[in-house]
Amino acid sequence: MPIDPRQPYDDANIFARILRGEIPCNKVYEDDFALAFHDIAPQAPVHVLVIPKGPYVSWDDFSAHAPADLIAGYVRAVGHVARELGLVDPGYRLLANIGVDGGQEVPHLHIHLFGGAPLGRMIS
Ligand code: IU
Repeated sequence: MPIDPRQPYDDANIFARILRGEIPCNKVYEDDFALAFHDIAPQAPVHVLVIPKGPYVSWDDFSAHAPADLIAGYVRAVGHVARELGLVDPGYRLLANIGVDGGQEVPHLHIHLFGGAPLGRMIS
């Protein structure tokens, strides 16, 4: 069920619980700003989620309210993960679903990183 993007941050959401170590994940990368892990239901040969270490519901919330050092660190982490996974050449796709029309289901900002095969012109 897509989320209402205006909802307050829910500390009990699944990605908050993963960040707190209450639920395991298949970790790819972690630093002070971000955690990256394999999506539980991959839609491409490589499908990784990168989440910021902070209580942000969506890209809208994050881009408006996160401190600049977290925004910079998170953006750098996404690029770092793609490089570490060897995806820069031949390329990859980033996607963030936001709110109801975006089809966002987990109310903690996550960027999907897809790669490992030609992805065509799909938008999801
Ligand atoms: P969305 O952008 O909110 O629609 O995507 C949520 C993603 O989180 C989706 O691809 C799920 O497969 C993924 N996911 C996960 O990796 N681990 C989980 O425990 C849950 C969802 I719940």
